[in-house]
Amino acid sequence: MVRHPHPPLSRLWTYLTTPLPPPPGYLRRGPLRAGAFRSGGRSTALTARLGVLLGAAFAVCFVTGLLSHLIQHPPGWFWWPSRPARLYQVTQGLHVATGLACVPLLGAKLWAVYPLLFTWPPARSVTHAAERAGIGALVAAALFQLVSGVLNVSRWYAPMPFLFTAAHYWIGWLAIGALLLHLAVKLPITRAALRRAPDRRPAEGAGPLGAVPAGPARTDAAPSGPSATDPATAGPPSVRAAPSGPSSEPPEPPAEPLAASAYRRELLVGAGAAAGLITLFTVGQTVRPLAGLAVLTPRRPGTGPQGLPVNRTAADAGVLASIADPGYRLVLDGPVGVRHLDLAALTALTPHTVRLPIACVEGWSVTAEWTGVRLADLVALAGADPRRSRVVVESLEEHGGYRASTVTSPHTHDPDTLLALRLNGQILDPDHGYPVRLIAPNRPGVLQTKWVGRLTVREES
Ligand SMILES: Nc1nc2c(c(=O)[nH]1)N[C@H]1C(S)=C(S)[C@@H](COP(=O)(O)O)O[C@H]1N2
Ligand SMILES: [Mo]
Repeated sequence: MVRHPHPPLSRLWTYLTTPLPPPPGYLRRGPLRAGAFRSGGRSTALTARLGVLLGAAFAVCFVTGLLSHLIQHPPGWFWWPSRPARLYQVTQGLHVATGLACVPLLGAKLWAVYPLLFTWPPARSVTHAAERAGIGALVAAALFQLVSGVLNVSRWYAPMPFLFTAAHYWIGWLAIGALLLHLAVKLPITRAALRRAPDRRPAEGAGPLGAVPAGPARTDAAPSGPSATDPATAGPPSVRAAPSGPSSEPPEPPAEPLAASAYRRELLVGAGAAAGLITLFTVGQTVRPLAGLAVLTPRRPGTGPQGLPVNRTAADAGVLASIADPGYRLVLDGPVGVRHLDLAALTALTPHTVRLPIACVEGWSVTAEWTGVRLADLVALAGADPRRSRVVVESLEEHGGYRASTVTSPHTHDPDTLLALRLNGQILDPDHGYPVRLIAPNRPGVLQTKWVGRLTVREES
């Protein structure tokens, strides 16, 4: 690392990295005592490999999740295409699949590093304490994301007395921030560990919670108090990590018994296999040929009325009476005034049939054949230009987070955006949005509003 030329800054740095007085030795009991974790199961290489797998899955999960959030809450600069029609189905399928695969990977990773929780002394310096607090935030945020995500996919909201979407979004930022910090600190250690081919080295101090160089000189037997003054441990993490890099390879430690390294390989293979099996038994919720294997998901293709799963039924939404009312009229509010279209008027408009998926944020998706009226035709009927219009689609449902959605360009004028009256050739089932529901290409399921009662069309300047 570069020396700070600025005296006050370098003084601050010196202060932050000055060894703290060690805690009284009698506190070093139980899991904190020297040699409490001597099992050969853990190693830097194992931790590093798990970290790479986990990091890759987490990165895909974060990017696809952020995308899903932006589509549902678009800021002014954001633009989302209507083609390819199945793009969101793929990105959200990846979001849920990578999130689920993280469950066993994170479990194995935490198992591999938890002894470092009992590092002694608990804080060698202010920077060391800050780094450990960062790890704490990372673990807490990652666990929160996985648990809340799984609960949401299972539609089990009782253990979540908060708004799932908002919490999952903001904790996602916390997790990625803590992860980037963690990567920056650990990169030299991870690189060195991955280059040393067979994993033979004990992990104490080398994994994410320790930040002690992975050299063989440091073991549990190192004296607790005076080690704080050890120049090798007193600098910032990156400075300390550098000597363990590939350029100054420390002498080879004696080879471990074969059983220990075979055991670690088994753990890595086991975590990988568990991630693979979870994927295999859930991905059928969105990959049609594997639908028969989707035994771990609450909703899969082929279930539900007309062969499509349902999240919110007409009864749950409280619309049974209003959709059965023979006086039903679709209210079309636009520049030329307000029109009321009954079912006969809607059926009299030119019908179109499209094949489009419902792609729920929860990871399931089903493709079906929808027949109905083009939204662009209704916008034109309201006296607006579909290429420059914004349409608020409102449901007969009076309460509920998904009772309305907004359609903007290019979805407003995409020829496949329909107000559907039929599903797979039949009149819509009440649970799928009878009398009319929105269906548009490349949109999350939550924005495919059911039981539509009103369209408000406004031209954008
Ligand atoms: N009015 C209304 N429309 C809605 C919803 C809702 O709760 N209320 N749920 C949405 C969600 S989350 C999904 S995934 C799709 C599911 O459509 P389906 O029930 O016809 O499969 O409908 C969407 N349309
Ligand atoms: Mo959904």
